[in-house]
Amino acid sequence: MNTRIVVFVGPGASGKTSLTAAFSDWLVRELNADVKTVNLDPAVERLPYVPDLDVRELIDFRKLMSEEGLGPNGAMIKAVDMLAGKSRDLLNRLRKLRADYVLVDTPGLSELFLLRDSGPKVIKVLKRVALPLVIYLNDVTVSKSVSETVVAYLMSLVARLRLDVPVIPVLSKSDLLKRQLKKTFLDEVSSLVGRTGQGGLLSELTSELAKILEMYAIPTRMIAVSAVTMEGFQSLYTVIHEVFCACGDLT
Ligand SMILES: Nc1nc2c(ncn2[C@@H]2O[C@H](COP(=O)(O)OP(=O)(O)OP(=O)(O)O)[C@@H](O)[C@H]2O)c(=O)[nH]1
Ligand SMILES: [Mg+2]
Repeated sequence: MNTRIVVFVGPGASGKTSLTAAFSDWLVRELNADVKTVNLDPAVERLPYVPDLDVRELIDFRKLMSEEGLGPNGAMIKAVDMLAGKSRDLLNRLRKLRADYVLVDTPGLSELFLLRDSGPKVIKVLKRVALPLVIYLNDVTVSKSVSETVVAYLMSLVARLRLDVPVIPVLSKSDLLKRQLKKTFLDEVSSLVGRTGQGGLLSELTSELAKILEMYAIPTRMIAVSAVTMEGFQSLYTVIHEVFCACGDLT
C-alpha cells in the first residue's frame, strides 16, 4: 500500500486542525479513501476529529508545564523535543497506520517546524514511513497585500528549505474572503513581480523577493481552501496528487 502522508503546518490558529478534520471527511466522502489522522499537538484540548495516533498518549503537557515550571510556549518546545526523542515509539505507531492517506495535524507554534530542530526531526521520522508532503497554511485574515502574499510564499519556501519535503502553500479560511479585501494574493507568483508599488526600499525588496520566488517556488497558484465550505478541496487534492506523482513514493 502506498501511503501518502500530508502534514498541515502553519502559524497559530491558521486552521490546521479544522482542515485536517474537513479534508479527511472530504477524502472519505468523495473518494472513498482510507484515511487516518495523527494529532501532533500535545496541548490541544478538543479536536474535531478522532485521531488514530495521538501525541497526548505519549506526552502529558499539563504535567510537563507544572513539573518543569514552564509557560505554554516553553512547554510546547520541550514537548516536541521530547517527541523527537521518542522517535522509535512514534515510528512504531506510525507504521501501524496503514491507509491511503495519513493526515498529520501539527502544533500552532510554527517556529518548531521552521526554526528549531524538533520539527525537522519529526518529519524525518515520517519520512521513514513514506515521503511526506507539507501543506503550509496562510491565514486569509492576515494576507491582504502584495507584500503579505510574497511573505506567505516565502514562508512556504522556508518550510521547503528546513524540512526538505515538497511544500504546497494554501490560503486558509477562504470563506472569509468575501468579507476581506478580495485582492492580489491568489495570483501566480510571476504576476507579483512588477506589482509591488512605486519605488522605495520596501517595494524594491518585495519585488526582488518576488523574483526569487518565481525561480524557486512551486509553479502553482496559491490554493484557497475553506474547512467550513470545503471550497478548494478538489484543487488541493489535484495538486497533492501531482506532487506525489512527480516525487514518486518512497514506500
Ligand atoms: N471561517 C472559517 N474559520 C475557520 C476555518 N478554519 C478554521 N477556522 C477557525 O479558525 C480558528 C482556528 O482554527 P484551528 O483549526 O483550531 O486552527 P489551528 O491552526 O489548528 O490552531 P492552533 O493549533 O491553535 O495553532 C477556529 O476558531 C476555527 O473555527 C475556515 O476555513 N473558515
Ligand atoms: Mg490545531
